[in-house]
Amino acid sequence: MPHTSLRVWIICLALVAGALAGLGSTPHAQGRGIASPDRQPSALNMKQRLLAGEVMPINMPSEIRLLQERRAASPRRVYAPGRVIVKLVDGGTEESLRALSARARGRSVARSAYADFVVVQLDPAADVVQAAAELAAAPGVVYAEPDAIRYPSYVPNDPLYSLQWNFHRLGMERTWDINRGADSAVVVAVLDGGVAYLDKGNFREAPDLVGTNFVAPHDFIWDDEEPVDFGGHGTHVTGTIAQRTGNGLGVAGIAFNVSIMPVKTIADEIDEVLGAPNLGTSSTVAEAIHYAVDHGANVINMSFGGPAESTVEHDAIAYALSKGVFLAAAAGNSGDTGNEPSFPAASAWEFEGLVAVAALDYNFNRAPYSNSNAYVEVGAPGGNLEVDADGDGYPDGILQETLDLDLVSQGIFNQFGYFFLQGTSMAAPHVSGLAALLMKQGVKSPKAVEAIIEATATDVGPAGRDNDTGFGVINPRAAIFGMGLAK
Ligand SMILES: [Ca+2]
Ligand SMILES: [Ca+2]
Ligand SMILES: [Ca+2]
Repeated sequence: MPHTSLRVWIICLALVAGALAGLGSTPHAQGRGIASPDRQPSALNMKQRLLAGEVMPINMPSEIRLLQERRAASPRRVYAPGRVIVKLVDGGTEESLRALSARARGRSVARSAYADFVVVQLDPAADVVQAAAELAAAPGVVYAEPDAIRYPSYVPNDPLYSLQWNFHRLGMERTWDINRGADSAVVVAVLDGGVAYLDKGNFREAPDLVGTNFVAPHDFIWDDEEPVDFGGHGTHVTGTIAQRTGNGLGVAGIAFNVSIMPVKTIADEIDEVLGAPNLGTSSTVAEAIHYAVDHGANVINMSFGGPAESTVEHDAIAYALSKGVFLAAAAGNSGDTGNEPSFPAASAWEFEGLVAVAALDYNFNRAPYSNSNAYVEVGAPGGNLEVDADGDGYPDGILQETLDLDLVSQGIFNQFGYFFLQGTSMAAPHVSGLAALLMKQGVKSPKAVEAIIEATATDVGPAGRDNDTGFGVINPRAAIFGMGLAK
């Protein structure tokens, strides 16, 4: 079994917002690290060279090489470089701190604002074990020790499921009693920045997606059939829908037995830096919708958006609905920054079968960033990294497995971790997953799927429909209970 990083990382909204900004936005070409890759004359583009294993991170610029060397030399550091913790008898008067610094030849000595110790910062190359021993022997020192790095522990079935408050709050266990994650005849197209579904060259399938059935992959950014993920957004979104569940690894997904159609539709900054021929735009969205419909998708997830309305996109949505395909769209992440409408979600009120999804926090209130508009139809958990309302010690993001987000900007696309993200991007796949369960129950019409999801939503906030949460928070068990063929 491949070894997977089980660190739990926290990142801010910026990444999600950055991915969302790809649609119709100006290219952000200052992607760090891979701006000037080793480009030899080649008939292959950078992505193909990466897929072929022709270009490895070691061939990339110096900071990527440096990172690789560090990782190879020091897979897991025990102590923070140059840092020694000291507790002083007097708590650290100015005089004792000066004496301490002189003795240690420290670059700085800083008192903790939260607890009774000081941190001595030495040269990063210093032997911190030896330095701590020397400082411990000094007058007025209670103890001194190197500053040890802590990594979250991991106890192995879906052991991190306990951190998926979103699924607990939605009653997914009682839902899975009725419908165990749909089946592979239901196809959910993930129109996003790609999915880590393929083992090839510099890319690897996400360990907690191994066993998921992938169909008809396509990449509209690079114009090929291998929509691998360079950014981590699409893999995280896919995880909420179809993370392998009950496999003893990592986390769970809502509709974990569906087939996923990875369709790369939006561009990450890295795609642009590597020379991708297309940005994610309304034209790629329209193409992707048509492609998904024509290749057997039942549900389309769209965790992206942009402020400009698009006719080509609008027409593609109408086409999908005419072919019996349901769509979910992220309502937008500008709720606290101007609340500008985000398309295609902003068209959802026009279409029965396209649902605009707002992001809710643990208490089912609108997350601060989530758009509040007349087009919002339902809410689903999207997380709020500013709070820890469930008290589990982690900010309340949505946890799924994805690419190691610290490494993707260094050109490394085959390392994975479990990341808390927030955004309406994270909320929409809850609705896509629920739609897939309803399809499995025999509810085939996208119009009926939307009607059921809205009619069974739990009203939250002001009574009745409101702009923050639409008809309320989705209620998966109520939605599928008594519906269709399956018990
Ligand atoms: Ca799992
Ligand atoms: Ca609608
Ligand atoms: Ca929490």
